[in-house]
Amino acid sequence: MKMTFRWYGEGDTIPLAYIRQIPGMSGVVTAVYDVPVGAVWPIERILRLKSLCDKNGLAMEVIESVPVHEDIKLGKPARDGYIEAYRQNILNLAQVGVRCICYNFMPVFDWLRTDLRQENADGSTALSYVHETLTKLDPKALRLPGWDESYTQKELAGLLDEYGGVSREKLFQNLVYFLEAVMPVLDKTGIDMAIHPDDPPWDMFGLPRIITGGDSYDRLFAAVKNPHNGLTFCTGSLGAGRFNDLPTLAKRYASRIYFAHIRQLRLSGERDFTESGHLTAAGSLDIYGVVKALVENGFDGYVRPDHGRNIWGEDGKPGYGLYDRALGAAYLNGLFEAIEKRGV
Ligand code: DNO
Repeated sequence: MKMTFRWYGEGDTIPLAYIRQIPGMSGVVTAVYDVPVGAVWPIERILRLKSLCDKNGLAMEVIESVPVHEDIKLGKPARDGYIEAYRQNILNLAQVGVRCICYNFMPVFDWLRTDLRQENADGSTALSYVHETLTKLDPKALRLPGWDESYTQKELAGLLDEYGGVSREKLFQNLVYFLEAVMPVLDKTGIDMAIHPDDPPWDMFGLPRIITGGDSYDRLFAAVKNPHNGLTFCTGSLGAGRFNDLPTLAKRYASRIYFAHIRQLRLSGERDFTESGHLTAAGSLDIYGVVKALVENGFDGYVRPDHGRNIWGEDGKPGYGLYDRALGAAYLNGLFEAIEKRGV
């Protein structure tokens, strides 16, 4: 296992000099953030990130994300040009030692929450989701402070209309088309692609979501058998679906999990949840069971603590402050060490 930390590049308020001080931190997970989706990342920008990581003794082996252009997800004629750019990005990233690329195939929106600063009894704040509140929002006017906003209001409205004709089946076929097209470049470079599950794992505003649990994975691996077609196992995204048994999934897919995002949720209603500290005891997900299943089934990939709470007065980017994620990393390091050494 290699413990990593998400770092939002030079715009991040958390310096690499702090990240390197977290015990057991091997590297960061980052991306070039200010290039439009679908474009080739200038090589000098990649090299700049790499040299900053080198200077701080941190590896840069995982990219999260190289985003997939909507035309690829929609299956529009322009997709081939965007796929070519994606292939070029893979080739360029391979040159600086990248081993794994995290991406998602969610239409229009990435992760969705209804509150980014829900206050907990202990005074910390965390992201939360109430399904009924979400269904009342107007997707065309969606604006959440601090949330990953990829589109202007106008683009958003146009895109939502375009998805009107795209079924889950069509979206899945478009994913397969994309993956088939990038596999040769992955074979050549040895890079693994790791798809992030949909967060939360159900359709949103009538938009199809297709990476939601075990059935999706079986289908995905049956369609694209190449081992470079792999997973980002995100406990929080999958775990929001009560239908997902995380230790069982971790066990079943361990050999295809190249990257694990580990975080905790407190489930409330059928589809409602609040994010919490990483400990198993802090929420509804069996974090210990997941780590145990990963270790016992030969997982040897990258791990990162995922969304933390805002604690100790920190006013961090929602989900991405320093303190609680550092605590999460320390806890996860302890779990991995204990489980790994048990067999020694
Ligand atoms: C949220 C993240 C996601 C993730 C992308 C991967 O905090 O886990 O935004 O980076 O879905 O493509």
